[in-house]
Amino acid sequence: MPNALCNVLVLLSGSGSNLQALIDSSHTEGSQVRVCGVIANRADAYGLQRAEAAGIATALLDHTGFDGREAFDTALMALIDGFRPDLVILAGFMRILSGDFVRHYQGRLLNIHPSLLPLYKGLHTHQRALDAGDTEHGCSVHFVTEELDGGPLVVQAVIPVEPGDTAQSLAQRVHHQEHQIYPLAVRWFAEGRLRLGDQGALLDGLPLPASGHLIRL
Ligand code: NHR
Ligand code: GAR
Repeated sequence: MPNALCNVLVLLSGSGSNLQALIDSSHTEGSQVRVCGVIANRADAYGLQRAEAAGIATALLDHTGFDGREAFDTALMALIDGFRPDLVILAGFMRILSGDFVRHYQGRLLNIHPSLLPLYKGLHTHQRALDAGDTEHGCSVHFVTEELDGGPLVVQAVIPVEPGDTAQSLAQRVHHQEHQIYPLAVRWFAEGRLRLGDQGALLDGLPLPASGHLIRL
């Protein structure tokens, strides 16, 4: 999409600091990113207020009102498609998505995960990195596939684990990196530089390494 706006729909469940970073980055001169809508599955998600404050359309789809994952995912797809997004991103979205959902958005669905994937898929990543005695930790942006947290990597930020770190202190430093690498990956996509090929993620037509583009602090 050279020189065209890329409409990005954000799915979230919580605070939305990654949404905020994306909104802020979309306001920089020359940005081709436009956040066209925000959908939350929880009424108390603070990300909804951030969106409203920025004049972005919001919707709430409470998963507890649905009889099973498939029914929720079907309604969610219909809601998303009403926004006609070019890209859908998970930004602290805490519901596992069905194969049908993931296939529907194949190649235009990204997630940010708070670990150096393939390490620590799933939840409680900071505590698990500490418990393992890791000297490095970080976060990853990846294309979403059916395999939970297993899709092709786009970019990773690596930070050192410091003596005395707690899950909270690590989370704080990892968050700061998330706010750098997620807008970067979205910008690449919006500029038409990033896409999902048959063998993995491509940047400027060239295969990215299995780790994605590495940023080491
Ligand atoms: N769906 C698919 N198919 N593939 C992925 O890679 C996905 C996904 C949905 C969400 C985000 C993911 C993360 O980055 C994500 C990636 C939620 C859970 C989870 O266990 C796990 C991973 C992720 C998000 N959710 C519980 C569930 O039963 C609910 C937990 C809660 O509500 O607090 O869905 O980590
Ligand atoms: C982020 O750390 C993100 O990586 C993580 O939730 C946080 C959301 O923060 N995602 C997951 O754990 C997905 N299971 P935010 O709401 O402030 O952007």
